[in-house]
Amino acid sequence: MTEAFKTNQGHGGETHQQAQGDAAVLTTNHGVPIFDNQNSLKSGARGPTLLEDFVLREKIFHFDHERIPERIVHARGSGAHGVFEATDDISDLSRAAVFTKGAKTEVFVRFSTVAGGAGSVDTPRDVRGFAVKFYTREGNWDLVGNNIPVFFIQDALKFPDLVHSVKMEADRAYPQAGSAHDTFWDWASLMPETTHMLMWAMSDRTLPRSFRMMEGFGVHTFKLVNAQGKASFVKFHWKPRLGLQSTIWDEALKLQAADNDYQRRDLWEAIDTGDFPQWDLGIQVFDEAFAEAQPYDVLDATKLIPEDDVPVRIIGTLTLNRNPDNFFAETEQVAFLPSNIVPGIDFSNDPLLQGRLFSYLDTQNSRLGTTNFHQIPINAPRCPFGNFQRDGKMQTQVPKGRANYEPNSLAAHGEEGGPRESAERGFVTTNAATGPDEQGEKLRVRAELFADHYSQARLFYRSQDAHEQAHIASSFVFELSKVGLLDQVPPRMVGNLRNVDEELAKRVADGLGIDLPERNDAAREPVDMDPSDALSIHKNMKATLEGRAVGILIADGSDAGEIDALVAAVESAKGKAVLVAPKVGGAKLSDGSVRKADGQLAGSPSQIFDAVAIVLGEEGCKALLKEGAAVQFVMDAFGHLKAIGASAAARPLLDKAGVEPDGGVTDLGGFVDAAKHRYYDREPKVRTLA
Ligand code: HDE
Repeated sequence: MTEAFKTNQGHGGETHQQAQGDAAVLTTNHGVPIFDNQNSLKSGARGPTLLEDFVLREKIFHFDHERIPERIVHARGSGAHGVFEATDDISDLSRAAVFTKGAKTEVFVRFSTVAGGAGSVDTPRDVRGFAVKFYTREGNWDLVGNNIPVFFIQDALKFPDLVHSVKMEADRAYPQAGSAHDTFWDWASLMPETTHMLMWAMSDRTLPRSFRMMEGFGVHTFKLVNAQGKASFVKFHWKPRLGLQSTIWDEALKLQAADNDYQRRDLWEAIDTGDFPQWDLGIQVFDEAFAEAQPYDVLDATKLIPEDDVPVRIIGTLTLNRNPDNFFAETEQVAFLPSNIVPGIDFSNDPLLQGRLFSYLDTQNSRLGTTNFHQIPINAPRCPFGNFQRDGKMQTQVPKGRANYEPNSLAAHGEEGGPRESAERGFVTTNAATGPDEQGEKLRVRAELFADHYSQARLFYRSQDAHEQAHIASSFVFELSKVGLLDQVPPRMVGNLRNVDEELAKRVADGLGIDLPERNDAAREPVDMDPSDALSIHKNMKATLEGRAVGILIADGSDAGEIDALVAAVESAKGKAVLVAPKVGGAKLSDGSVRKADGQLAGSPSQIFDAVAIVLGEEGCKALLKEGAAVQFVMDAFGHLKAIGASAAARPLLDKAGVEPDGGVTDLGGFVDAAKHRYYDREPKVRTLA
């Protein structure tokens, strides 16, 4: 066999050397240079492959083990590197180095969905994880939060039940990544403590437009501890600089078909183009006297603290400025641990948090296969660290000497004695007496106020505007309509909702076509709380094109001047202009020039844009009237409450798509301002909501 014959395999005629350029020499994992990476070692050209082929065996062996168990929850995620800068002096509250005004701390952040597997879609109705690892100079602090400030359950003991019920059903292994099925609603309707979280889950909070446009919350009450050891209670908030923005349900459903990676791609591309996402870190600080005066328990993770009662104070900024170099090494192997805490911050007795302190450490061992997972670069502290823990699978450190125990007197003999505890620098657990953390008998009970399951669910519902309330009612109808156990589950759920709001319960019962059931007994009668604007998405959106994408539909005959003016206007408003044409190669414009498209019409439906403009001449419009994808493009933009700008000649396409005039339907001149909003008032024209 000639040399050329061997090396040409698999390169379409290009030689191996040409394809490789000046690359480094390929070796085995043990450093042996490899002569041929195309052909296994055989006994004769057509004979059996030899066991002796260590190159083949090593390559296949390693490949066979490339996958590790995915996270039991939050399996699908996207990560990014960044920096946190402390912008306010809170040394009176916390001694943590990460909060020293002006300090910059490297971070790694991972956003995730909860229920779906690692390969599932990005846009199901689901809670989003918002986990931040701060590599502080006093060790790693992990703030492992969600995009919703409360949780489904109050006690860690219920977590396996929650997760089993929401994940795909045990026998049939579906549905993937969704709560709209029997077992979830069966369980949730039997657990009134879930009601507040269900209100959030059924709102558009679970349909974020982008990770960049959602809030994050630490959920639990934590403590801040100052240099004198004085503790205060704290809740952590992340506020997105781009404002809040969610999609609507029909749009989210269609996004699943248009782009499984919608949010992953959005994050990657924003960072890649230097459009760095930012959040402000806010704290709500309060003391024991405040905690005791509230009608809820601050240790109950199904409750929030209204921002109107304790305003959020901004103390720093998070900027994500670097994409991972390798998804597996970083985003997959990153291990977040709520138990990663630093001096100046402490846990509260929230029973959900206490359970998490165990779970995350434990799960890393089964996911990453070793107790040494902290040595993986993405998990390793960036400050010096060392102790007397030794050995274990995949040990990569090579500690010298005999000091693997403490106390020792090896130093007295001139040997290295190893590190020692530090009374000044070490983490000190705050005295439990500094909080309402009761200690005493061993009891399997919950504190009294945990029994109030409805007051804050009511607070949330009543803080929404009319459109948001309609979305919540319709989501309950949608989800419960997917439940096969129709006789028992929906009535039970609606019976719970009667404790939240009678009108909501009626709307859901009507939407399902069932009689209004009896109100379920409440373990504790709800109280009315003052509505809070901070709980509404619509009251916290920003009129801006920043971070948003505008789809501009063009075709043969479109006017070059109109296109250029529009692109310039969108870009000067900091938006992203994306040209869509029937052929990706481009459109032949009225001046004879060819304009290349960024996306082909069939693969770029309007749901991937925040607003659309239709820039057509008469000829192009006539052709597109016969294109289902073009009519659908406009129809969906209208149905998804987006601004639509159109050139005069494009009007027939708008008419065919059923577009009716409103503030969001403009000519090209008024489009950029219109595109900064969504048109929720339009919704009754396009769909009936519960
Ligand atoms: Fe988690 N959760 N969780 N969780 N969680 C995990 O840890 C768990 C809870 C959250 O991007 C797991 O490393 C228990 C609340 C995020 O890697 C696991 C309880 C909040 C992530 C686990 C909770 C979260 C996880 C799976 C109830 C919001 C993804 C893999 C006591 C404050 C982190 C892993 C990432 C992941 C357990 C409740 C957020 C199994 C037992 C409340 C963002 O350890």
